[in-house]
Amino acid sequence: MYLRRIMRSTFVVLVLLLKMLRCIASDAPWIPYNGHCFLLYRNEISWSDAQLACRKDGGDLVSIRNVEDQSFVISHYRNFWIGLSAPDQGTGYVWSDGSPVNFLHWADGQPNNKNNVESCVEFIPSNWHKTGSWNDKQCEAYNRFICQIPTATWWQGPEGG
Ligand SMILES: [Ca+2]
Repeated sequence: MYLRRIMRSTFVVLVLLLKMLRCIASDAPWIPYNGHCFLLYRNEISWSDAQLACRKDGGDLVSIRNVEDQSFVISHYRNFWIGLSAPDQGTGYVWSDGSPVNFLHWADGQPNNKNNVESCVEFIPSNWHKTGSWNDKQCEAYNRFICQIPTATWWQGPEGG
């Protein structure tokens, strides 16, 4: 029993290590930036399916926490889901990974909650001084999406963070 528990813990650690290594493996499309690995998925699915896909990868939908994150994701030049949503209109917007919401980059006139059905947020690669902007959209709409996985501190090195 004890041995089995050790083997299971070792397996979990190995899987986690592999997930982190995937970010820095040269043949993997994950991009390390600012303490996270990022991956753009080109298939178009609903917001909650995108969240599920990212969590299956051990990460979450991308959080845009500051202007550096915003200028990083602009390079992907297509609309995509980000991790921001308002699951409860009373509470307002929250990031899927629990990051505090203290940076916002809405497009002009957004969020407008059109027809009272828009509570998920997409990134639009235009407007707002060419750094892209955000729009609230119906969660069931289809979009590409970006996942992020936090990288381990040992990988960040002296220049990370
Ligand atoms: Ca809108």
